[in-house]
Amino acid sequence: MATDYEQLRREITWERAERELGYREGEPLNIAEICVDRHVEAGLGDRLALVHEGHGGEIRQFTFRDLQQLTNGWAHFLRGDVCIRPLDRVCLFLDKVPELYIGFLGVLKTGAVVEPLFSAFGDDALVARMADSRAAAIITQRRHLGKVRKARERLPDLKTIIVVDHDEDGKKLREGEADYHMMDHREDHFPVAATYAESPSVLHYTSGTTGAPKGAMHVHGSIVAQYLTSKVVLDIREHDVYWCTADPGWVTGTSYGIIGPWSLGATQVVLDAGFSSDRWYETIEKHAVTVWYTAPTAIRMLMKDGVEPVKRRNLTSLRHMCSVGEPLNPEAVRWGHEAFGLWFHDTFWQTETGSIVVTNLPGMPVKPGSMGRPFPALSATVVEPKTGIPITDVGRVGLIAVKPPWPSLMRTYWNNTATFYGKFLNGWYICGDQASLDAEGYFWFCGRDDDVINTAGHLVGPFEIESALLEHPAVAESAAIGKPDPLNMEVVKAFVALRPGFTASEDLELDIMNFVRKKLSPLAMPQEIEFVEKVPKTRSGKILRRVLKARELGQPIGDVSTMEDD
Ligand code: 6R9
Repeated sequence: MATDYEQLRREITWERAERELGYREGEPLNIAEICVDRHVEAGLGDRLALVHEGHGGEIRQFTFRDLQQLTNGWAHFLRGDVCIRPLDRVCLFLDKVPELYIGFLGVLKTGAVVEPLFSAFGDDALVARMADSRAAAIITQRRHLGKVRKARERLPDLKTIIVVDHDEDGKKLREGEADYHMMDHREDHFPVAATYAESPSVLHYTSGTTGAPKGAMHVHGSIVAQYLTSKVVLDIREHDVYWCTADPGWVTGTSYGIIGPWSLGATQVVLDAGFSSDRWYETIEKHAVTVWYTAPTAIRMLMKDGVEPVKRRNLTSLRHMCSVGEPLNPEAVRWGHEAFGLWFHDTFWQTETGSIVVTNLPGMPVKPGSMGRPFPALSATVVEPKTGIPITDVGRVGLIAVKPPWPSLMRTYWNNTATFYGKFLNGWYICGDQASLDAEGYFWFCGRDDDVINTAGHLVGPFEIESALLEHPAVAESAAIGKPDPLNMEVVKAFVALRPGFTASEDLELDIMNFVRKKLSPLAMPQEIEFVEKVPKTRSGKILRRVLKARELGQPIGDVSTMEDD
């Protein structure tokens, strides 16, 4: 049944979401209380909340009551033993194990701020984020302990490292390190901290063009937006089995891999295993997944194996499919329809927006290649880059802009208010992406407006890579750009000028690549290094990444009047 978009804009409001959540302005509001305790109080304690499948296929299940007791035990430990106070930052540095999900919610119960970190980050990437936030504690597994210990030497504010798995390798813990086997501690009650809609909740770091990554600070009230978009866009209903393939180290894995779906009381599937198309189809079939949220890179990898592996499985449980993170190619949408008989619905948003802002809504015609229209409860458009005035011409490219406020917009960049205010122009929040609108108001994505690299749906800042490169003894100058790639959308390409005494070679290239992978992450590792005499810069010393990018793409280099002389 076709839905009238204009009618949805009248019906779907944040106020309605607040009513449905039983929230009244000025009353306490806590994400974990809504996602867990509320369901148990409503008599749904026995409902499955989490179905977790590990590498080897072992399955662990948790009801909402399990989540309640385990988050209570964890919150007691944090408050009583670790002396975590409201507003302290507590980092999660865990694989996609159940402790990550319980850990996230338990931290929120104490009133502290939870800071998720991707478990493949190297020690430099960890230090950059934890030093900026001055985190008080980090929770991790033994397999990551070496990295965390190394980072700790540079983190004077870090008081406690909490290790959540059993000691199998005989590694002894040191002073300032605590053992906490989450699964062994349950409590029926915990006095949840009196947090409010504007109380800080989640601190998510995102990559920027210059300087350290920026910490987007979110508040407990963001749940209003994550709840409503999960319901209206992802179409999640009470009895759904929902699978979000994102890791909670990234915002999709928290907004829509924890908060949104559990605010609706849905069952979530988590697969903690590497990618394989057959394993993914098996997951959908085995757990009878009904709603699936994934990313274009994954869809392109599935496409490579064709429709035949899909047809071998019984995937009739699937009702709705969505995508996020990078542009969704029209071929991927058409292929999805051929393979699953359903459309992939594109969703556009950012760490900073906290929830989906532009999307193809369920039940409405999908235009393959378009991101869809603004989420009905908010206003989004494209604006002139200099003035922030909305563009009315069909097809003319401008910057994607969203009208503030809305419940999940970041409240600031931690330690970086000036950059936060720089994101607003003429009363609009500016996303930093370019798009155009068609005659029906559908958004067509063009590209990013800055140098941030989008590799497989993950943003990587050129500055962080360049800084890591410079620490290699052979590197004198460096620049990093995103190079178009058919599978990952972009991969990192680095340009390096060597110090005297070093000669370019394949071995050196490999050595530099690995150096970056260890310091930052596999995502940030350059897939290609070009050795150059010097890196193009402006007279004031700024790296001209756009010049390198244009050369790479064989495009006109543009205005180079500020470029340093050769
Ligand atoms: C949720 C998330 C945000 C950036 C964003 C844009 C790109 C996200 C997209 C998309 C085209 C889509 N992006 N969704 N580009 N079509 N549907 O990914 O957050 O990691 O902060 O990245 O990702 O460039 O500005 P985040």
